[in-house]
Amino acid sequence: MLRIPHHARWAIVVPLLLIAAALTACQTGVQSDAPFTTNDSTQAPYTADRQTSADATLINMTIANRASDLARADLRVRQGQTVRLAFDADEAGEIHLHGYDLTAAVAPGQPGVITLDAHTAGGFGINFHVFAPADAAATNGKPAASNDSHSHDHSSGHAAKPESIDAGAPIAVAIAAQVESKGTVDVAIDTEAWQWAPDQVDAPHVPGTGHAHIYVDGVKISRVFAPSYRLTGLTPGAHEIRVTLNSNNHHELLRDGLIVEARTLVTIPHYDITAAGSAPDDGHGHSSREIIAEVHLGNLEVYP
Ligand SMILES: [Cu+2]
Repeated sequence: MLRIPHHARWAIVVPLLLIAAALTACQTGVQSDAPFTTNDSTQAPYTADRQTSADATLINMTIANRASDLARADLRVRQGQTVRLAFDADEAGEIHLHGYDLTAAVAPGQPGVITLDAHTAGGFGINFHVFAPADAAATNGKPAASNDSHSHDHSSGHAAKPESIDAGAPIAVAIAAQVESKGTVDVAIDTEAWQWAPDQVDAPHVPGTGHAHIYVDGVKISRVFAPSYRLTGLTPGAHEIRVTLNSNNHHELLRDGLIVEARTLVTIPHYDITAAGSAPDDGHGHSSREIIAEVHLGNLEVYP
C-alpha cells in the first residue's frame, strides 16, 4: 500500500479506476466469466446471496479471517441503482468503499451497512480496516467513568465471574453513541421488555429487570442503571463500546442462547490529552487512527 496521504492517494487511483472501468466496459462483449445484463435487473446473472429489484440491489458479504466470501461477479451492479451493501464480520473494524468514500463500522454480531446511489460507473475498492487495540500500557489509554463508578469490580473480585443465565424474558438492547469533544462519548441505551432496577442491585434475578454493564475495548468500565451513560477520557482513535444487560446479581443474560448485548465503534478525533482546553480536532477523523491491517475485499463494479 502506498504510504501517501489518504486523499492524495485517491486523486491518483480514482482516475485509474475510471480508465480501467472504461476499458473493461469495452471488453464486456468478450468476457465469459461473469455475464452482465443491462436490460433486465430481474434476470439475475449473480450467484451470491443477493436480491435485485427494479430500484435496489442488496449485496450481503461475510468477512471471515479477513477475507470476503463474494466472487467478483457478485459485486457487479448497474449504474443508477440504489445499492445496499451489508457486511457481517468476525472481527471489529471499518469497511471503506473507496471512490464513493463511504464507511461503515462492523463488529461480530453487528453488521455494517453502506447504502449508495451508484451514480458513477467504475470499479471501487472495498477495503476492511482493522484498528490497533487500546494500548493497555498507556495510562491515558484507559477511559474513565464519570458516573456510576463502583469501587467493587465484580468481574475481577473474589468470586468467579457469574455464568450467563437465560433472561427469562424477550429482552433486547441497542445502543447509539454520540461522540462529543475531548474524548467524551454519550451512549444511549435502548431496551425492550426491560425495566431498570437500580435499587435491586445484588438482589436475586427477576426476569425483565436488572442493570447494564458497559465496556470499552473489552475492558469493563462500570455498571449502568439508566438508559444513558457518559464515557469520558477516551483516547483519540477507534474504540469499541459494548453494553450487556445483566441480572440484579450481575449475570450476563441470554436470549435464545446468545448474550444480550450491543456493540458499536466510535472514533475519537485527535485532541491534546495533556492540555485540556487546547484545540481538540484537526477536522480529519481518519488521521488519528492507527490501522494495523488493511484488507482488500473486492471491487464494487458499477456498470453503465
Ligand atoms: Cu452488574
